[in-house]
Amino acid sequence: METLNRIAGQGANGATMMPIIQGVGRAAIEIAAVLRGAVFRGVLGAQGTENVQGEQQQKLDVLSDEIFLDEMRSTGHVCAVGSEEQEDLLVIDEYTSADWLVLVDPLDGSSNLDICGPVGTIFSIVKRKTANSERPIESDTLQAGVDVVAAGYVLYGPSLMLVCSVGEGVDGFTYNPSNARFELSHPDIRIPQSGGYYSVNESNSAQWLHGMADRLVSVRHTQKLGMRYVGAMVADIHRTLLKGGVFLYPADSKNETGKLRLLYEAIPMGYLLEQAGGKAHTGDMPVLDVVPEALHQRVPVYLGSVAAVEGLIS
Ligand code: P6P
Repeated sequence: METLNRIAGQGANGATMMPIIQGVGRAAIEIAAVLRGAVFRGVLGAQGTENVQGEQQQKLDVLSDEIFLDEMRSTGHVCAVGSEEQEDLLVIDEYTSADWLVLVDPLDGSSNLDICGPVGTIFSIVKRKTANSERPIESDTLQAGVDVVAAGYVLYGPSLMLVCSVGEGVDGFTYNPSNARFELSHPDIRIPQSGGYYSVNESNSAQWLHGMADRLVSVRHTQKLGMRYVGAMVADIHRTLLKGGVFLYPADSKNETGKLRLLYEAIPMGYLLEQAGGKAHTGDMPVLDVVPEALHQRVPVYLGSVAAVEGLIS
């Protein structure tokens, strides 16, 4: 079975991206082990602190963030990390001259932890804009999705999966405990262009803007979509990628710029969807065209099969 080494042979950036994605794989294995034993180690539940988003941090949010940063440091190729759990850019002092920055939501959907639901890690990799002789700065991360070099997610579910792209299509790798490594299980994933599910927190529909509720009723009937919603973006996107349909988090009167974060949720997931033949849109423009202005900026998202997304945004 092919391993993550497959990435090295993919396009102009595969060989350079592979060691960083292998670092993501190591972090995933460590985080998965922590999640499995969490209830016995008393690390479920709230940390008692808020993150920059004003959200209650789970103890495992903080632990996962630390594990991920350590593994990025150990690659020797990452100069800084922008994390959902950290207000400012985290510069890796030992490697300030390295070429790459990683954006990460270390434990996405952590509200699912207490109910033993799926959670994930979402990441993207960009090349620094500042000179290697300088110290990396936040503006190094503020790059549109069209300039992202690699992106992916880890899904902590019944299986441990790493799904990623370096711009040459999307591959899914599943952790094989017998060999203690990720092995290729879903080569060249292509999103189905019809059928599947719509995936949204419909309890917000009365607050959606721009007549989105009516448009969704029409699209789900004409395109015969079922409905599934896990409440963890990685699980909802993974199902959308494999089964087709659309995941959406519209702007609403509470969150007029949407809830999901551009740099470490919308852009990496939009990059993967487009690499798999799907479409990623904010309702105003393609997700990958949005030029970020701040590390924790939010956007509305419509991610999925071309027909389903276009049915909602046009
Ligand atoms: P809601 C998890 O908090 C998250 O950031 C995504 O993983 C998920 O898609 C979304 O928020 C869920 O939000 O408002 O439905 O709980």
